Amino acid sequence: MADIGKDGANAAPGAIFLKDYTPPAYLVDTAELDFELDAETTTVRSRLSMHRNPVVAHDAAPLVLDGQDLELVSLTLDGRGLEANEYKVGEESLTIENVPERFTLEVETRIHPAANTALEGLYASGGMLCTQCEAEGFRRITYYPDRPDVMAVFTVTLLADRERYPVLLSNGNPFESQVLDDGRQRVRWHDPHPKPSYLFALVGGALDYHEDHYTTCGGREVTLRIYVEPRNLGKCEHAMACLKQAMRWDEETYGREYDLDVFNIVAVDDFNMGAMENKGLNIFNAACVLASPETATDDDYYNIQGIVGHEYFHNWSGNRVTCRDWFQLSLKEGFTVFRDQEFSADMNSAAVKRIGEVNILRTHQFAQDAGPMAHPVRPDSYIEISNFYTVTVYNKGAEVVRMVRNLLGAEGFRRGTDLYFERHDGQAVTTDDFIRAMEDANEVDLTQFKLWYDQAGTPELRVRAEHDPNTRTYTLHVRQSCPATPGQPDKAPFHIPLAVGLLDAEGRELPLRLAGESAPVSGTRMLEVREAEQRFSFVDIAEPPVASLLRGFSAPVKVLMDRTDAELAFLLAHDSDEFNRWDAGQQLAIHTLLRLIPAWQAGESLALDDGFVDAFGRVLADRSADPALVAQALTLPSEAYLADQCEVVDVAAIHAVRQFARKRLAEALREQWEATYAALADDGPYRFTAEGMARRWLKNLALGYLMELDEGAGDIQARCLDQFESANNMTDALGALGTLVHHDIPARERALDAFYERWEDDPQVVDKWFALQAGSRLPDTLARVKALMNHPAFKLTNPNKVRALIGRFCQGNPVRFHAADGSGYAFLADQVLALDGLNPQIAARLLGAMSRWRRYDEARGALMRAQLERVRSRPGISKDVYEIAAKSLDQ
Ligand code: B3K
Ligand code: ZN
Repeated sequence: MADIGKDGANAAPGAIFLKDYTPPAYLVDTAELDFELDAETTTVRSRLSMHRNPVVAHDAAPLVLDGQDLELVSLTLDGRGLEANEYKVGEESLTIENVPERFTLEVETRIHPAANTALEGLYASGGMLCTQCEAEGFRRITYYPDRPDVMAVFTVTLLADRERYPVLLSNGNPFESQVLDDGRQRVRWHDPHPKPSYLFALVGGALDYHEDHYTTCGGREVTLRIYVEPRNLGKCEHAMACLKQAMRWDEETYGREYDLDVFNIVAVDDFNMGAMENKGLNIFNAACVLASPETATDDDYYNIQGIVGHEYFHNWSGNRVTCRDWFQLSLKEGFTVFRDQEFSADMNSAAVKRIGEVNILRTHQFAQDAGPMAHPVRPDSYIEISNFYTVTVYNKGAEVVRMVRNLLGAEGFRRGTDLYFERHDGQAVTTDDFIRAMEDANEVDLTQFKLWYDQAGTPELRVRAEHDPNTRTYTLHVRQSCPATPGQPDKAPFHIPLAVGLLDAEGRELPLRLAGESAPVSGTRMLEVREAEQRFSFVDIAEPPVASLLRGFSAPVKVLMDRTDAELAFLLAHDSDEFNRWDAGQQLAIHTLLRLIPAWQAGESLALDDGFVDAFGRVLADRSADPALVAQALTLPSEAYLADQCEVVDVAAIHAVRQFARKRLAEALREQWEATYAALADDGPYRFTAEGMARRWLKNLALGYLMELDEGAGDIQARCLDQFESANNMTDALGALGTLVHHDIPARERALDAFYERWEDDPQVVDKWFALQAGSRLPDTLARVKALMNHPAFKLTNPNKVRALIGRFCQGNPVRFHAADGSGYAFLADQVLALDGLNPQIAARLLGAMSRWRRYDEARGALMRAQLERVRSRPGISKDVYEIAAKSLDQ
């Protein structure tokens, strides 16, 4: 909590700027760390071999190390204890004025893991001790140049009571283990790969492990282990299978081989995010690694696969080649998200994956881009770096890498990544270095393309089409623009890959030949938009075609083109691009639903367009289609995404018209829903396969629609309850319970009670139970959430519980959170203030739910603003929360 005035008033914390980057004055060659581990007080002795950085001009630059909440016990330089006047301990630093060119620094500090509720640095989770150092947690362990461009070889010695901490893990390979006479154990680890401090990790605990082995393409034998609390040993199989898939995939797809003798994963209950890629020792939020058919849903299985892959892929994109500074975060995160997306696409259905990604991007990232927290993929300033682990850095960053692939083609992209990994192995680099490798390997100029890293905001492409029967020419006029974002009023034109196809009246692909080219290309064509206004003319087009634009979502932009409902229905039925078929259906749904809003606001009765119902009915009737794609197509756009399409958000209207449409679709297609549900009902034992997942998805979607019906509701509710009670897997149990929670019927309470009773000892399942109730559309949901905060299973210090209950209500239940009386906003502010003293990162995340207060009606906007002001003015508020509150109010 630096920079905050002691008089109680908040002095605004200062920002850090990319333009101020300077290389480190001193570098670390080796770091030897000795830990005497204990939950109450841990002693850390560090021995650092350091030297001046030759690239920096040194006019007696002092040595400044980072440190936070540390008790300094002793300090020696080249073996000599330093006198009090030879160094200075600041609030967040240790400064030594005079150091030689090369020296050894020894520092002893004491820390208190059990009291660490921020879950940064070394902390206790249940009976175990573990670490989280990215981005700036290492400075809570010892004094150190805690920045990613200082890379050192670490040797770690862990000493702890053998009863309480029989397992002692750190990065790299273990090389010594010894039991001492006093009942303690000493284990030593050495990591030969130089790394920044943010990749340091240790774990101590009474853990069991699930073991497997892997032989790399180069013949290295690797022991793979997943460490868990003993009760979870039966939930590791899936993650282990995913890990092996990921190791093979990275060899085959990127030529990347694993580089240590062991690869360890540890599951931890208290964790601020999903997982962490520490070298050779990935630490996971238990919810992102543990799975069994009875306790985890298909979504859980699917996410675990992606996250295990993601953290493993960081071994090269992040660890071997790391970031120079935190402004470059997307260098590792954008690239690694792209890698995990392609991994999931290859392991399952590529189209289903792509639709899921674009849904996330459009719902969350486009919203961020259009609000006060908008920032470029490579931000140019921050107050608290933890606030920049965002959908923009991660997901838009992945889209930027995908565009490079789209522009260079798969082979050119691979040439680029090969060069990048070879050129920068063992270095801390920038996004410019990444793009330069792509340019050099392909002899292209991506100067304009790099604007994607610097300019925030979602570009808009206005497209107008024109057909000339005389010249048989079809022309697309493309005009690009990008809305202003905080600090960036004007934008230069982007370099945008625009994948297009043209369909004839029968829905067949037309061969595409641009004016001036000799031979046509069949199917999709990658156009490159670079100008503010640009024209693309296709020749030999006899009849006006239907254009399929931005196929596969080839760039993170909004395409604005006047389309009739008939055209969209045609694309939904015929486009050869599966992504665009889905997208056409979504646009059709958006048009249809938005048209209902004024009628609802005027109190008129609503009617759903027949053409829309028919188009949906045809999708449902298509027996040859992948059921997962059918389910995605028949899922109406979320309330959050619909809200983004409105000038002023009317949450109640959006909720009402969407609910109305669901009910009408349920009634009009009742027989088809019944048949679909019946055909998919009995599925045998649970297996996580793309087919099984698709069938369960569509079946549960059908059940959800059927539950909207009034006529015969009793029967359907009985069927739903039956599914809940007889399900042999969590997907089906939750599919039933997840729809029951929206209905005010006795079965709801019975089912919720039964569910809790059965699963009360499983924290991951209890989280689902909290989240279901917090997401209920019933009017008493806030009262229920408040009551659940007093439930014995709820803990404000556990991020998963906070996300399940408070996060779900504030970020996943718009109609109840945005209650007109402002009760949701007051509740959120209360929780943010309560949490800030415990875990500022989690508090700041929650507060983001009110960032876009300007988009709502005046009354709601004022209520949100008042709560943001209340939070901002609270004395002693963290930098994390301050940054979100201040930017939400001022930008
Ligand atoms: N690199 C970590 C995120 C760390 C977040 C720090 N506040 C997980 C990941 O992206 O793989
Ligand atoms: Zn990552």
